[in-house]
Amino acid sequence: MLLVASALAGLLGCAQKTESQEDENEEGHPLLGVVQAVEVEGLAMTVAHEEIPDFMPPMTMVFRVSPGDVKVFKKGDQIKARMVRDEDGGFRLIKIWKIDDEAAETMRRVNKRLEETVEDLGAGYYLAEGDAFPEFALVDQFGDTVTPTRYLGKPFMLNFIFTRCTDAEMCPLSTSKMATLQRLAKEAGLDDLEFVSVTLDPKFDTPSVLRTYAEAYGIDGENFRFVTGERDSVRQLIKSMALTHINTGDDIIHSLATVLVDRDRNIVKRSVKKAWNPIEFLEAAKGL
Ligand SMILES: [Cu+2]
Repeated sequence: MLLVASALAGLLGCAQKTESQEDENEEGHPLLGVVQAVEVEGLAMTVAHEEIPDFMPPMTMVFRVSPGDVKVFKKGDQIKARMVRDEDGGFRLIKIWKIDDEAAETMRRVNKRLEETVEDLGAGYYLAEGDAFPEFALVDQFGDTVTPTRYLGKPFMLNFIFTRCTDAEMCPLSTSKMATLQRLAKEAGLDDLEFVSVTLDPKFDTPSVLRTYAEAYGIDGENFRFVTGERDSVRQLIKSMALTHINTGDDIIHSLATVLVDRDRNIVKRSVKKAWNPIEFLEAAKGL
């Protein structure tokens, strides 16, 4: 565990406040419902929704959705979303999340431990090489819950990105390098090396947004999961790496961290540089 500038703890505190204020004036109406049908070609979803207070009684409606959403959601899924109007008056669902009580309970349990680990670490400290990487449970680009079991006894690469990042040198480059590393690892026969990218923007990066992003980079999702979830849980992981993370509303000012974790969950290699080298990580992974 190493100490970083204590000013960072203060910054994280600020970001937290801004985000909860944002929630109140979020776009559209909150919607709860059950998916009745998904039109993959038509990019639409039929949803039986509950009453939307002061706006609409319970009813079954067809909503426009994104190309990622028609892949992630299926008939019978319970969802929460925001309902907005398109310019032509059509109804659209955005920020769709699956409601799964059992998965939510698992995530609460695992991420409670994550929170305790990060609290024990103390403000201004971060997990360094040799430290154990904490267990976490989040949702991936397929809408599935990723639990610690998935990485049991397996080495993994983990970094942080967000899909709206416009700084070519930051997230876009990092994702390209992770994709390269995934390909090189496969060629090198490192069959059980897993890849995880944690979003810095869980509010915007829903499972389907992450799915579309991963596909745009030609990433094979089999052993490469982009994860999102409750903002508090994601924030704990960000804190464990002492990343700069300032949400300005339109953008996120952030730093990077890339780690390689071994089969015993210990961090064996860590870089906080933009110019982290995938070949160096590949070589380190070969020794695990
Ligand atoms: Cu970025």
